[in-house]
Formats: sequence, C-alpha cells, structure tokens
Amino acid sequence: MKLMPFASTLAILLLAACSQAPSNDDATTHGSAATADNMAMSATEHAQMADREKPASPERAKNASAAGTVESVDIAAGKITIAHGPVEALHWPAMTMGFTASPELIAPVEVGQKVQFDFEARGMTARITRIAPAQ
Ligand SMILES: [Cu+2]
Repeated sequence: MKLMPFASTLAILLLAACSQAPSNDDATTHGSAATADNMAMSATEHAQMADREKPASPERAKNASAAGTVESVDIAAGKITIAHGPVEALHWPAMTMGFTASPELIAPVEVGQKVQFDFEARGMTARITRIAPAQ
C-alpha cells in the first residue's frame, strides 16, 4: 500500500494546520474523497494529541458524580448552586459552584437540601444530568 505513507503525511500536515495558522494550502490540492478520509483520521488523531497536551481540555465533556448541599436554585434560568464535596474523577476539590440544568430537573430541588447528582463537565462549565435527594 503506497497510499499509507502519503496518508500519514497528509494527516500530519492537517494536524499542523490545526494547531498553527495555515501558511499555505498544499494539503487541499488533493482529491476531495481522499481529503475527506484524511480529515476524519486527522480529527481522531488531533483529539488524542490534544488529550496528551492538555489533560483538562475544555472542549471535552467528562461525566462525574458528586454529593453536596443546594445553596440556591433558579429554575427559570436553569441554574443551581451546590456546595459539593471532592470530585475525584475530575481532580476537583470541594467547592461551591454553579451548574446548569434543565428547569424540569431542578424544579423539585430545595435550597438546603442534600443531593447526589451526575453531571458532565467541560472545563469549568458543568451541566447536571441527574439529581436526587441524598440518601
Ligand atoms: Cu465544583
């Protein structure tokens, strides 16, 4: 397969273009089908490379669970503030922070309530996907 070294080289060129301001467009002079294939490969490899370079990449959602006490709830705005314990999966210390959530999810929640919840975090933004009274 003579295509493989070529494909790898193109993927590397595309990766370079991803992380730097493009200085020329040599990589775009090839067939559109081949370019599409290599874009897919590039996206995967780029994501892996980003993981190695930035373990806490803000674009990548990570699911985690925590327990805490509800400090405030704004149902209409879909916001809830929780004083939560440490989140080992994300290397987060205990803290008080705001989460986003769908209004339906947090409608039954009351200030002062102890809750357990699941959320997905992107950098410092976190969205609650499940919340229930702590047992
Ligand atoms: Cu937090």
